[in-house]
Amino acid sequence: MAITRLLIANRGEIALRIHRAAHEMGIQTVAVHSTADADAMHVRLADHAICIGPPAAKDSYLNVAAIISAAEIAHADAIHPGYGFLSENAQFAEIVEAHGITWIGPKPEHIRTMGDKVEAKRTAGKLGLPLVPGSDGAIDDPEEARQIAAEIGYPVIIKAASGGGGRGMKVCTGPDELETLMRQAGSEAKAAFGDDTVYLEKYLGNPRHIEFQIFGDGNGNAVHLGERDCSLQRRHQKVLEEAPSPVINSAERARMGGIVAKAMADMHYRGAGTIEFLWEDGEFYFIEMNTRLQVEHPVTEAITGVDLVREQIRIADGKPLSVTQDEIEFKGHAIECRINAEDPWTFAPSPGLVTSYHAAGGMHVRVDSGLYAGYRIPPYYDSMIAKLIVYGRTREGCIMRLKRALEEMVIEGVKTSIPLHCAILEQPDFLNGDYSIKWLEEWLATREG
Ligand code: MV4
Repeated sequence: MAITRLLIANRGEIALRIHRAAHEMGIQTVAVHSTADADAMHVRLADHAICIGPPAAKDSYLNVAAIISAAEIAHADAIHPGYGFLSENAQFAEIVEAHGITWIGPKPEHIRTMGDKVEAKRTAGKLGLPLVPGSDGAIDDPEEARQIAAEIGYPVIIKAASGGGGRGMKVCTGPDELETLMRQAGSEAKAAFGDDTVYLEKYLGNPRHIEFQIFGDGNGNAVHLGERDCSLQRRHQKVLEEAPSPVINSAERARMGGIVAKAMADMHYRGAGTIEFLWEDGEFYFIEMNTRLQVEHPVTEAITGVDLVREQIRIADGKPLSVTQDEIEFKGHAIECRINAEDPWTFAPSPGLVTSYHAAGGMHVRVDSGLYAGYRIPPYYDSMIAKLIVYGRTREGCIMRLKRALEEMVIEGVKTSIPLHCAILEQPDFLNGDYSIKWLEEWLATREG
């Protein structure tokens, strides 16, 4: 074991984040990049850089053969997939391991199980996590669906087993539309994921999205690092995340966190994971599990002091968890603003040349970004170009500091979502912590009209 050279199978701010953690551990890094990313910050900083293909992700960041070849050529002994791209591809994880390379991620079988939402729900239920009432597994008979829907009550939601990220979902308000919507959901899922399996759930009308961060050592030990509230989103894209959730107190955190950690210990989960819940009227309902590091992990780092990427690398290297549950303390409040290169109100992408750049700074202000003045944001990838993470002793203090930090940020040459964040921070509902997953889209609609 003992990782000495880590290949970063990703790009952008997360590639830089992984490089930083590795170098702080004395581990060399190998950047693999597309031709469009030759001038990326993490490519300059990495010890070795290998171009693996043209801009299109399918030819570069999703090109398994090219990435494995690069690992062999550079003598990398570990691969970190970041988020997105190949991070939740169980087959890629298996191929990495088959080449004798350390996979910095969960066991492939667990990636596969959680990738199938029906299997994930069944597993979560067996492990004692509270579920949204619904069909017990996949459903294809409309008559059976009508029976289940009648029992749980309308509205119900039809979801694709291979879905996630909200794709292929249909809300159904009564028995007359059920069969048609099931067919639609099935054929949309077939087109998008090659699998028409669907399942049924009670539709929650106004929930919050609250997720728990967990870590397992793969041998039956696991801890939770509290929750993040990710309810502020538009079209299934998170905009701003915070920890702790404004609606969860420490007793509830300890109770639910305990249930989640016990479940992960029992399944012998390895590495970082996120258990997603919908939360409504004081109750948690499991919806999905993400078997990867998440974009919003820094807010958890800010309130716990645990370096999540370092922890991932340690666990992959066969080391025990660096903290016990008793040692994990939740202190203060953190908020992350995702800064995208896009129009703040139309959300139209705005790639191009960054003519000037200055990152906010000062106490408790963190900017995760590979930006620099003169960098050209390529048009081929996700529009997120920076994350601003701010910590404060209280939520109010955190928000005041976040406003100050947003004022300091300078990104010129492209449009960014900074004005959107500034506007959100003026809204009474946000200041009161009074928002659900619908709030942002509803507020944006009223602003226009
Ligand atoms: C739901 C729901 C309401 N009721 N399930 C969307 C993405 C996928 N991860 C699950 N999603 C939802 N599932 C039931 N039974 C509402 C959503 C949902 C949502 C969830 C989390 C964050 C943002 C969302 C936006 C719209 C719908």
